[in-house]
Order: sequence, then structure tokens, then C-alpha cells
Amino acid sequence: MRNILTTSTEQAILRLLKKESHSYLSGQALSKTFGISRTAIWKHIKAIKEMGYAIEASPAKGYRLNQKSLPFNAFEITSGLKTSVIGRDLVFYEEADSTNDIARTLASNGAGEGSAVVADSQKKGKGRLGRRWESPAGVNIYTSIVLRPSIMPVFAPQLTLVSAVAVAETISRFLSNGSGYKPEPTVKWPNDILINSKKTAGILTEMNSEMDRINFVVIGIGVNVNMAKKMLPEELRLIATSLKEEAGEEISRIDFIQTLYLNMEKWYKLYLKNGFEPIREAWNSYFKMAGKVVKVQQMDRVIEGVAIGLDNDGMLLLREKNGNIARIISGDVSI
Ligand code: BT5
Repeated sequence: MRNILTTSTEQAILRLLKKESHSYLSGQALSKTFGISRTAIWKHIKAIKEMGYAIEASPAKGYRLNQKSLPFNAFEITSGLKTSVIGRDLVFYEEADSTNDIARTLASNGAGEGSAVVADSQKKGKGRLGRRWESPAGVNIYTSIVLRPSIMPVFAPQLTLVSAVAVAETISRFLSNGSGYKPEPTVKWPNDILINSKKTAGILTEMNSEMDRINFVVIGIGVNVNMAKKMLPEELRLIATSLKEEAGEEISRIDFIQTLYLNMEKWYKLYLKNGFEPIREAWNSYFKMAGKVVKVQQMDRVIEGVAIGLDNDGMLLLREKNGNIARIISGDVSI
């Protein structure tokens, strides 16, 4: 499958087919509109079909696009995008090793604030600490966004929490489209979004900085949208899930990622303008582990205590048995 629309004529034909998708467009009418032969039109249609668009062709009536099964590609993602910064510059891969690695290379070569990388699948999707992120094709979102905030490097972990709020809000919006049963997403410190206590999305924040200045941050976001659990390795099937598994409905990945970018932009701008406090409040509203006894696994030790919530800087607060309040800077939380 080809991945970009190579000519502007193809883009223009596609736009027209979308606009007129309620009826057929004849080869003759298209040929007249674009001032090219019917054979040339046919060749462009063939190329558009090869990009994954479902176009019915009837010798008598002409061409008609099926709007219900649009392919996931850069053209579709950017066409209806309402952001002003995030995703305006976007590269799309059918298969990537890791979108975070690509975004880092682009950022090192000067890619601007909001530049985004999307892949339909990843061969070497990354989690934190060298862990693997399962990234099967055709079902999920794998995207990385370049940010260049003027904040001190020590505050960069707050961007994971900014992103977690944007992801949770997006998931919530898509879960509520269904009828009746509506689960709510929750967040787990620092980088997980869960539905019914199972991991549905993860965030990987990587940074390139000097001592007192950030060069760039790459926010990698993986969301299990339409994935069936059986696409995951056996050991993850009890602890991971997808929106479709929990809500029962197939979700448009194009709508989802456009909303995700819009929410990302909204929370990121608010963070730059008003600081961490609004993020802390929003994050805490998705945090349902408060009051529960949790364990935090760190490199060299385990801390146990009652989860309280985020402090002013984005660290997790725990009340230990001896009454001591522990501020957690890093680690993996489990109940
Ligand atoms: C994360 O790490 O949760 C960060 C995941 C970030 C993935 C995105 S996709 C786009 C971008 N490009 C990349 O290469 N990465 C980012 P961590 O907290 O370390 O969690 C990793 C653990 O989650 C694994 O060890 C598994 O237990 C589990 N896991 C792996 N794949 C999963 C999946 N698809 N869904 C749910 N859980 C998964």
C-alpha cells in the first residue's frame, strides 16, 4: 500500500470524491473538471485505491468513494485537524521501528514544536527502561510529538502528566459515545491510562537537554484503540485492554488522533501559561488509587504506603505505615 498522495491532482480528486460521496462521479465529468483524459483519471483513481481507499467503479455511472472505511494515513489525519501547532507537521509510516526514535532524529535536525510522527505499526515499540510496547498493525495509535518548552529540565516529567490528562480526556470522550454502559478511564502514576484497572495507554517521555535548558522533548503515546486482546502476548491479556474491548464499539482512529492532538494542545498551552496547578487538579480527578495501599517498585527498593495524590511538582505522595510522607520521584506503582 502506498502511503502518501503523490500528486496534487490525486488529492484534488480525492477531495471531490469525498464531497460527492453520496452519488457517483462520472469519468467524463472528472476528466472535464481536471482537464485531463479519462484514462489519466482512471490511473489516478487506481493510485488512490492502492492507498487503501474503497472506491466503487461502475462503467455506466462512474466512481464513488465509501466514506465509512477511510484508510489511516497522513492525508486523513491532517485533513480535519483543528489544532494550530500539534500535528500540523506530520509524517506517517505504515511500519516504523519506534516513532519516538524517528521523532528524536527529526527534532535533532530541527523539527519544530508540535511536529508529529505516526505509525500504523511498530517493530520495536518502546516502553520505559528498555521495556517493549506491543504495537500490532491496523488497530491502535502510536504517535510521538516534538515539544520545545522553555522550562527547566527538572520539570520535564510534568509533561508526562500533561499528556496523561490529554489521553484520559480523549479516551473518556470516545468511551462515552456508546449506549448505556460507560467505563471511565483512570490514571496510574506516572504514565499509564487504565480502563477497568487494565492498561490501555502508555506514555514515554524522552528529553534532550543541557544542564539548564531543554533542547526538545519527545512525547510518545501508545493507545490501544480497536485491538483485540488476543493480539497481545498471553502474559499481557489479563493486565492490558483496548477501548473496543471495554466499550464494545469500533472507534475511528482518525477521529481519535485528531481529538487527542487537540486535547494535547489545549493542556500543553494551559500548562505553559498557568503552570502545573491546573494539570495537578485534572490529573488527580482521574486518579482513583487515592486512599489505597500501593507498592512502588524502584531500582533498588520497594516503598509501601497509602496513595495520596500528586504534590505541587508532580511527584506521587504516599503515607507510609510510620506516618512519614514519601515523595516518589520514579518507579512502578502497583496495588
Ligand atoms: C509505557 O512504558 O507505558 C510507555 C509506552 C509508550 C509507547 C509509545 S507508542 C509510540 C511511541 N513510540 C515508542 O516506541 N513508544 C511510544 P512502561 O510504563 O514501561 O510500560 C511497558 C509495559 O507495558 C510492558 O512491559 C508491558 O507489561 C506493558 N505493555 C506492553 N505493550 C502493551 C500494550 N500494547 N498495551 C498495554 N500494555 C502493554
